[in-house]
Amino acid sequence: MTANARGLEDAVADCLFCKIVAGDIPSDQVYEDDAVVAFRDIAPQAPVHVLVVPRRHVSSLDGLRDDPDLAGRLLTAAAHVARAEGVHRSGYRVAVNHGRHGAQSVGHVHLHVLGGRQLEGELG
Ligand code: DGP
Repeated sequence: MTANARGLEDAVADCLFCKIVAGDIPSDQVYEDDAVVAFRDIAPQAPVHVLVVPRRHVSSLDGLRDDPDLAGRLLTAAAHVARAEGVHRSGYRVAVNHGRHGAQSVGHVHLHVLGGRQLEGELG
């Protein structure tokens, strides 16, 4: 096994969201397909706060540069989630935090889908 492959295996073994995708850690799942899983955030910042994650381990948005199909799948899944949660008419926000300055705290790329109340205008 290459060092790269070993590094990825270690990352997956330690990854919180990989464990949620695998069902090893329980979550309140609201959507799934062959590429994507979505579940409620454990510390919701709005009445609707769902995390949309790829099944395969990708540590951050930067890792999606070479996989536009998966990036698109994540975004369309977010739109499905918003509709299923009933916020597609009232409006919602999709956000991705990347890295330290972006305040990313879990190293498995995820889209936040937030809605159910008037969100504030400031993003940064
Ligand atoms: P971020 O800061 O963008 O990396 O967001 C990570 C989010 O993950 C944060 O809003 C809280 C959420 N989170 C952390 N641990 C868990 C967990 O064990 N279960 C669920 N459902 N969400 C979690």
